Amino acid sequence: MRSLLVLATIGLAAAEDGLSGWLRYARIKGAHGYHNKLPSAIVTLNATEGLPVYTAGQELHQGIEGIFGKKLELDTGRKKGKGKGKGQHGDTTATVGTVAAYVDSNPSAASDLPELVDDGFYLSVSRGNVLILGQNERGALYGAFHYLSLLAQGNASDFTLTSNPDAPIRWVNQWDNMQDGGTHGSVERGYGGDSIFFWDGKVRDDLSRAGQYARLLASIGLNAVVANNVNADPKILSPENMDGLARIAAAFRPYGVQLGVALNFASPRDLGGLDTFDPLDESVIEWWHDTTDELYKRIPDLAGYLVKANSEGQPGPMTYNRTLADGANLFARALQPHGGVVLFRAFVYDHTSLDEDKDWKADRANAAVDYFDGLDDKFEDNVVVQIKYGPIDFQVREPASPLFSRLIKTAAAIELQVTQEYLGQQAHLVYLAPMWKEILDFDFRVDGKPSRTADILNGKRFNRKLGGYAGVVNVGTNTTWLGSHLAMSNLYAYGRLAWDPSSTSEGLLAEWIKMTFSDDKRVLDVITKLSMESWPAYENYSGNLGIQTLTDILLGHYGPNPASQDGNPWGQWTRADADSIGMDRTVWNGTGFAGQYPPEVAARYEKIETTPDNLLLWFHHVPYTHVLKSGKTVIQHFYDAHYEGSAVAQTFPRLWKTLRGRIDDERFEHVLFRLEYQAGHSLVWRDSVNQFYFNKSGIADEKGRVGNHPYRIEAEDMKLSGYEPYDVHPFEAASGFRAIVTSDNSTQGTASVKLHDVKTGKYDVAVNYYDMALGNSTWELYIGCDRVGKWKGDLEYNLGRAPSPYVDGQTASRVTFRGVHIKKGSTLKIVGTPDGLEPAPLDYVSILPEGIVD
Ligand code: GCV
Repeated sequence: MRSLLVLATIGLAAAEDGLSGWLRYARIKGAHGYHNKLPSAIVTLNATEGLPVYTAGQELHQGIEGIFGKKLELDTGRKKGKGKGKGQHGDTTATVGTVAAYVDSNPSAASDLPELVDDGFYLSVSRGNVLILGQNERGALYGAFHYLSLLAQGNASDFTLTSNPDAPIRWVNQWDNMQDGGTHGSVERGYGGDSIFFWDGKVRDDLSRAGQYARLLASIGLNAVVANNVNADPKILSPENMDGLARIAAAFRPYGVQLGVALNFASPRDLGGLDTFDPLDESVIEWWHDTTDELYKRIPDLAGYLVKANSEGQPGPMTYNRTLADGANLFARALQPHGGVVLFRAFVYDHTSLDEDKDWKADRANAAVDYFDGLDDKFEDNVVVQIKYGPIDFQVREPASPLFSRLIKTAAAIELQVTQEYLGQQAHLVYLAPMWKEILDFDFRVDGKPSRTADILNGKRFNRKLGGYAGVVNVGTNTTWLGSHLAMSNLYAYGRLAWDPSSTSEGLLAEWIKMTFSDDKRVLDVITKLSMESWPAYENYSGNLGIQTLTDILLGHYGPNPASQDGNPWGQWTRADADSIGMDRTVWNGTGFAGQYPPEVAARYEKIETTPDNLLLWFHHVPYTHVLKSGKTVIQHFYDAHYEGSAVAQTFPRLWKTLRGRIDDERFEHVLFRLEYQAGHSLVWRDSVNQFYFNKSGIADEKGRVGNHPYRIEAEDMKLSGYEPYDVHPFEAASGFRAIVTSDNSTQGTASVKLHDVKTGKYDVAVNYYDMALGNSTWELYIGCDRVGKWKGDLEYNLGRAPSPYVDGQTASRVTFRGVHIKKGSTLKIVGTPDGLEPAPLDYVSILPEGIVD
């Protein structure tokens, strides 16, 4: 008991499951010393239970007690505000409320207060007196969270701050299905467990996680959540489900988070029983108006709608030869009487008819601008076009979508993806803020004037009222929310950037680390280093020079499979052949995509000489021997980058281990497990991609590494009993193109080899195997008679990444046993026990002298 108390007092090492995210309110060092800088009481102005000002009072109370161990008096009954921060409660007070409530009781204070826009707040801290005023209730809560965030980071100094959001739309999109199963399970592209909102076709009875989610989102300034998938089930609008949505909205309301609903365009037909869903048909119009009225009866503060139309098989207005504007306006008009907005996605393309062999000029990247061409002045005022950051689909690097620069009259929101669909699915650490910042800071030079994406989104550049941000987050029931503790920095950064895109990636990270883990300098340094190196490393080992993430685009979007990009109508092409690679998107000879940008930018991308190396293959088709600005050839850059990126990933677990004891064991082990996995999988990426392009181009690696692995023993070259060789598809996903699998699903297999060429000594022994989602095979590694280790093929339960039933780059995994003593001539043996349909597949073993990884 005593030790528990000690742990609680010093705020160290108690097991944590991540549920509170960065809102842990953990006790900080020297907490008692801050007490005289803190208020003694909290006064909330005109607080109503269940609304944000009331919540703000509760959070301040809970937060200050947690962070400093100081219990404040909480007065929630106050109808009117008192003087600037001073209450009747002894010496100091934290007063929180709306500007209107405050001015109501202090009319003379009005002239001292700054201008606030919707959701903005004013915060003043002066010798323990704190005044937190929101332009609206939500703003007051944001102010309280901001104050608590500073306190949690050990900052209780006096200051005043006026903070207004950069843009009004700061939404979250969840791609939650109402039903588990199907191609994507409970949350499409979600890697953190089942939906917190839906189960079995209905809204869950227990929505406590929805409330906790709203709390996290409000603390970073996010103001709405679309809870259901954009691939929407029409049944979301059944009366029973509308009632369920109202319960979700009620769970959000105390945090000022509004609910939005994703719609299926064909609902009037598929749910309403009409024989059409033509957006210009009177019965359809009436159906949407009635349905919208019904929704608002239940949810008066509904934020609005989100619509994916005519994309990837979803119905839309073009089914009836109507324009996208006709489609968007249908919803906009139904929403207008209620003050709602419609976010209409620009992710519109035809995935069935593009053919790269027949048409050199075919290009999916052109689709958004082409489809929205001529519609700029056709949208209702409450339509916001939601545009993915790049023209294809959340790749590791894309140029900013040119559509941002083409919609002048129509409001726009950028769609960012917090869930790491193409970026390692939370099984790889990839901190995304630096990538988002590049897009937000990109200058389109519309009419030759500064035109940064962020200034287009906030409405300043084209003088628009609406606009902003939509983040595809996809949290799930896992207590880590996203499936990985470190991935939560992306959610944090997303919200904070939507509020203030001028924030720096490092600055946001530091805030998040201090609140999530601790302000220990070592913890701060290590997590900052890992995170800041993670996107460049991932880009290096997954797809560089703008070629996109070379993942399996036909299956899980996770492991390497460069060939899957081409030869299909999905249009994520690389056009790699034996001599050359890249998409020619020039106007003079290619798909014309470069010409979709304003002239200055178009001219830059039109020419190889002025295109940055990191987007070269996005815009140009060049020989593998083309020399980059760096002086390297394209192919050598590929080889080097894949080696460099995976080498950086090898440092991650080593660095993380230096934090043992500085972070609670539960989170420490959880993260370590993922970083070890990532280090192994980065090698799978490196070798697959390098092997693939070596095979295609026939050009050797100048440094002699590709295809040359002196420390490896291929499983297919070992003595096999109960195991047999297996040709892996795609070939490059196996070292030497082959693996071994047990001869049947019920008998053990053994692969053994005498280590004649290995000198007696200590080695790291790495084993590459495939962990399919078809069973939990077991492998045992022996050196002589000693069992070095045993492991199970259960990653599908331990990592949230998409499960796969294949022996391929997605399931390829590595386990490493360190410091193994090996005697020259001893026998290395692996015994594989299949389980279910998983035949204990093995690729190779590496016997690695100290300091070498291969
Ligand atoms: C919700 C990509 C994803 C799909 C997603 C789609 C979209 O294609 O792989 O899962 O569908 O984008 O953004 O609509």
